[in-house]
Amino acid sequence: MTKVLILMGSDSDWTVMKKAADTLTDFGISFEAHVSSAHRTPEKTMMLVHNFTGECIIVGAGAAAHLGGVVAAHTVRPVIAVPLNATALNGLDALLATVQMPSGIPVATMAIDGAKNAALFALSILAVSDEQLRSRLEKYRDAMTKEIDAKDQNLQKSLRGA
Ligand code: RP5
Repeated sequence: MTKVLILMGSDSDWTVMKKAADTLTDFGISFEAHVSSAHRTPEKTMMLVHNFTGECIIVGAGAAAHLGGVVAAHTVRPVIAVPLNATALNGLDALLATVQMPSGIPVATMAIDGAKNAALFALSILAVSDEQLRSRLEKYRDAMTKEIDAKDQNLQKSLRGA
């Protein structure tokens, strides 16, 4: 069964949203990805959300980004949104439109262009009921810790002129 649905408002969003897809692939999590707009294809968006039987939905949209809110209005599954830098406002428009959801219909909002974190957050949600995935996420964090430690050691060496 497809676990995650990725929706984006335009094919121009894919360059960023692909990072979410790549991260899910790295963790072996099945997903579907579709271009569907809250404004330009409202019926298709609603149909994709209603037909989805997986666990959580990642949404990417730029400009007056309503996709996250519209998707969340049609499901009680968790919706994670990525405000995208697509206009002269550099993503601030999409960030505010997405993060300022009125009380009652929540949308978990990531950083502007934060597609990788959207996938990692989705993985955390899936890991609540998947012990194997939880252990893979823990290993991923351990690897990050080691990477940062190695970077610090390199810095210390270069500061000592070694
Ligand atoms: C939004 O408008 C899309 O999510 C995209 O980020 C932005 C621009 O879309 P295009 O004009 O590139 O199709 O709806």
